[in-house]
Amino acid sequence: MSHRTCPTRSMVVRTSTTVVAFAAFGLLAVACSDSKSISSAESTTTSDSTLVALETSTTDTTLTTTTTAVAETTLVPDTTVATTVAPPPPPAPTCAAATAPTGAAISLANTSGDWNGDGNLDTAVSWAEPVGDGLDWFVRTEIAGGPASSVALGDLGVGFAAVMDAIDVNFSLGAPEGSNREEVLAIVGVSSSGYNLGVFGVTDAGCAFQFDDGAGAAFQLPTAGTIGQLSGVRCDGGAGSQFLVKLEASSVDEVTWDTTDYRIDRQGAQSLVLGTPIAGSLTAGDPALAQYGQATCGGVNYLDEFNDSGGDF
Ligand SMILES: [Ca+2]
Ligand SMILES: [Ca+2]
Repeated sequence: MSHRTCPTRSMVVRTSTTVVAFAAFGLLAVACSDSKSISSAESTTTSDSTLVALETSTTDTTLTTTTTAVAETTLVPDTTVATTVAPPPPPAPTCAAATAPTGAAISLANTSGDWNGDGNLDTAVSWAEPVGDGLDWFVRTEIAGGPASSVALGDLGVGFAAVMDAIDVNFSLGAPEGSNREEVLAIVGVSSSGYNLGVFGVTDAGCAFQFDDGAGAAFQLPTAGTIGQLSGVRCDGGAGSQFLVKLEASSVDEVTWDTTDYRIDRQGAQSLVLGTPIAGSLTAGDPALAQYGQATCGGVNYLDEFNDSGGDF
C-alpha cells in the first residue's frame, strides 16, 4: 500500500513549478522504487526540503530582475531635466545718446582701440554737423558687439575736435579681466598757441563719456608752445603700469627752463586729476626740453608745438 502515496505527493509538486516538479519527481521515483525499505515519512521530509530550496531560489531571481527595471525607469526624468534650454541672454544696454554722422557731416576722423577691454577692437569717430553759421562737434564710440554712443561737444568756435589714437590712462598689469580698457585721445579745441586734448572712455555698460577734472569741468591737456612757455603730455609707466604725465616748462630768458611734471591719476570712474608736481630744470638745447611742447605716447609724436609752433594738425 505504501506505493499509493507516491502519485498523491507528485500532484502537490506539480502545483509549484515545472522545475520543482521534475526534481521532486526524481526524488519521489527513488523513494517509490525502494518504498519497501524507506518509510513514507522519510520520503516526504526529503522532498519538502528540496522544494523549499528551489522555490526560494526562484523567488530571489524574480525580485532582482524587478528591482533593476525600476532603477532604469527612474533615470528617465533626470535625462529630461539636463536637456532643458538655457535662458536667452540679457538685452544689450542702451546709452543715453547715440548720435551718428549725418549726410551733412564734415571733418570726420577715425581711430580704433579696445574701449571696453574685452579683447575685441572697437572704433571711435569724431565729426561736425553744420548748424546755422556754426558747427556742432561730436565724438562717438562703437563697441564691437555692443552699444554705440556719442558725446556732444557743442560749438567749439574756431576750434575743432578730432580723435587721434588709443591710449591707456590707467593700465595695470594683473588687473581683473576686462578692467584694462583703452581710452580715446582726441583734440577737443585749440588755443592761440596750440591745441587742447581731451580723453574719452566708456562706462561698464559700454557708453561713451569724456573724462572730467574732478571739479565739474572737462579734463583738458594743452599742448602748446609760445615765447617762454611750453606745455605737453606724454605717456609713462613702469612695473606693469601705464599713465599720462602733464608737462609744463617756462623760461624768462629762453636759456634756463623750469619744468614741472604732473602724474595724471584716474579718480573714480570718470575723472582725471593731477598728482604731486615734480619740479626740474633744463637748459635750452637739451633734447629733453622738446617733449614739454609735444604730445607723445609709445614713441608716436601726435603734436609738436616745440619745433613747429603755430599748428601742425
Ligand atoms: Ca572691445
Ligand atoms: Ca584704461
